[in-house]
Amino acid sequence: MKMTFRWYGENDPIPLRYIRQIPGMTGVVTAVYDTPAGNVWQPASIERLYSLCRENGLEMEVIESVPVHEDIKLGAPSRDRLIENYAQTIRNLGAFGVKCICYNFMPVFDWLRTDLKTKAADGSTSLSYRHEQLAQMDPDDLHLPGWDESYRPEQLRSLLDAYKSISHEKLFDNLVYFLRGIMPACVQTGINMAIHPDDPPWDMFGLPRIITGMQSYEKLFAAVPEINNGITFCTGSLGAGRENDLVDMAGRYAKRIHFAHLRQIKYSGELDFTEAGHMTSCGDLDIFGIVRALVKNGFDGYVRPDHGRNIWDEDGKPGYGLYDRALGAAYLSGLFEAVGKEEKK
Ligand code: DNO
Repeated sequence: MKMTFRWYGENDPIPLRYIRQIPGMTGVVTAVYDTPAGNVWQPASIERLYSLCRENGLEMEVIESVPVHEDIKLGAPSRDRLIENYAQTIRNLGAFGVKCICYNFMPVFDWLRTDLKTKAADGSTSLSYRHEQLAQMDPDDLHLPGWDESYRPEQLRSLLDAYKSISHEKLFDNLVYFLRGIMPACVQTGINMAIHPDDPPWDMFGLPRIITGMQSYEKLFAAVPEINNGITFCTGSLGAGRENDLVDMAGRYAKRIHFAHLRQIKYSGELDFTEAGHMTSCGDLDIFGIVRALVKNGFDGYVRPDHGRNIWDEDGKPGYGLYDRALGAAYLSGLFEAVGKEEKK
């Protein structure tokens, strides 16, 4: 296991030297943010990030995300050229020692929350989701960190229209087509692809979502069996779907989990939840049980603490401040150490 920390590049208010000071931290998870989705990431942009990380004693082995162009998800005629560009980006990243790429296949929007500052009794704030508030939200005016918004807002309406003819099955076929197209580059460079689950794991604004739980994974691995076709096990995203048994899934897919996003949520309704501190006792997910299942079943991937609460009056990006994620990293490293040592006995 390697503990990592998401860093939004040079515009991230959190300096790399702070990240390095978190105990057990090996590297950052980052991305090139100056290149529109669909274009090849140029070696010069990758090298810039790579050098900054190395100067600060941190590795850059995980990328989150290389965005997938909407035409690939829609299966448009331009997709072969765009898939070739994606494969070239994979080769360019491989040349800088990247080992894992996190991506998602959610149409148009990435992760979604309905409130970014839900206040807890202790005064901290965190992100939350209330299903009935979603209907009142304007898709034209949503922004969250890490979203690829290069197409917005002009193309948004026509994109939403284009998806009207895309069923769940069609979207899944387009994912398989994409993965088959890039697998040779992954095998050649040794890079593992790690698809992020849909967050939350159900349809949004009438758009299909297909990576929602165990059935999706069974289909995905059957369609593209190469081990380079793996997953980002995001406990908060999958955990929002009450039907998902995360301890069971962590054990079952330990070898396919190339990247784990570990975080906690507390349910407040059938489809509603609020994000919480990482510890098992802070919410409804068995973080200890998940870590134990991963370790016992031979997980050997990257881990990062996921969304943190806003604490100690930090003015950070929603979910991506320093303090609570650093606490989360230290807690998770402690769990991995304890479970790992018990296992070796
Ligand atoms: C949210 C993140 C997602 C994730 C992408 C991966 O906090 O987990 O934005 O980075 O879905 O492509």
